[in-house]
Amino acid sequence: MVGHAFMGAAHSQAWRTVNRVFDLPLRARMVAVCGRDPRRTAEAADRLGWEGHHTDWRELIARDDIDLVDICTPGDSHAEIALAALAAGKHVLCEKPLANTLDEAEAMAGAADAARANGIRAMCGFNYRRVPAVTLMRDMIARGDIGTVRHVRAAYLQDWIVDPAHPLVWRLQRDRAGSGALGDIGAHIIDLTQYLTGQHITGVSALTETFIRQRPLPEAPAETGTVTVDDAAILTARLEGGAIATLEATRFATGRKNALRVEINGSHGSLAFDLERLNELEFFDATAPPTTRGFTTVLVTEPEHPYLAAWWPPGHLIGYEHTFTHQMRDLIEAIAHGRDPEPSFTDALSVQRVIDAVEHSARTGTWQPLDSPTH
Ligand code: SOE
Repeated sequence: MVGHAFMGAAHSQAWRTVNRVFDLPLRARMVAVCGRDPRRTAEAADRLGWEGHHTDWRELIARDDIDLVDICTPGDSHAEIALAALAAGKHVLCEKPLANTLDEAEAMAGAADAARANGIRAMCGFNYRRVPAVTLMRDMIARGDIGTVRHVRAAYLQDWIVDPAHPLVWRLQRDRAGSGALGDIGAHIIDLTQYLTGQHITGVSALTETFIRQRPLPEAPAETGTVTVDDAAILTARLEGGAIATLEATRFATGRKNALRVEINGSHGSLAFDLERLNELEFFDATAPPTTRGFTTVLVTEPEHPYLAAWWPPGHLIGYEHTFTHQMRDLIEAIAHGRDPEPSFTDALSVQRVIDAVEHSARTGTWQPLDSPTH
């Protein structure tokens, strides 16, 4: 694994857990973690459960006893590490957003295509697909439970930078993070829109805004530097099946810490998910008798629900961290069975194309059509 901050810790927890919960054809061994600072990386290896540690990711890739590289770094190093790992015949798991630029994402998807011929697999870490209620939502839509999809309404709201005194961390720098709220949390709801409906976004019209343009430098708080990413992004979109979507991603929704909501309305019903109640799924069935019709809350805690048979007895709840364990389960299954994991780099590239189109639309004030991915 490369990187050992928040995402590195989340992934480590999942790698530690996955073979203890799921009965899988392959066993993950946590061989080594990589970070820039030797002392902090050694400490992270010990705390997170990695056997060894390195300060140069190239040393990880050079090791014969490593089959898979998990990339948990900021976006500016995703492409370089992923391309080198794939070229060396390693499977790759890369955190979202896939890359900082469309060119990098294209190259990564191309490399993943080429590696597939040698049985090498690449996956992008859109973990919210693996909330059981979200997977169930996708299954219900695919089965036709709400009929033809008309609307997707999604919002991902945070507030961690409303304070102008919040320092200019890497997530606020375009050269490190690629974009702001758009790529960090907007990417999740763009991916969910396409995943849940099974349809690509075919065009967007968007607004982005940076409310606070100067912030204190982390290493010299008396000085300020320029925020080079968006604080918020709002878009309207068309989907290839005829539905329309409104998506909002912001770090300025004061009071909202990590609120991700998706509602999908179809010709025969609606489904709604709220990450703050992630064990539940709201379902309105328009074919039910009028006397009893209404939104019902499905408690997604039963062994018949996605992923849950492996966890606790019926009715027991799960949380954020389980989404990463489910992600590792799906990746291991895909590698063992010679399948492409989902989301593939091609799926992640299609999200990157939407991100790019959103920025273009916001800059020019124009509608941006999108072609279907060719990879
Ligand atoms: C930070 O905004 C962040 O950690 C995202 O990077 C994650 O993808 C999301 O799960 C929570 O918020």
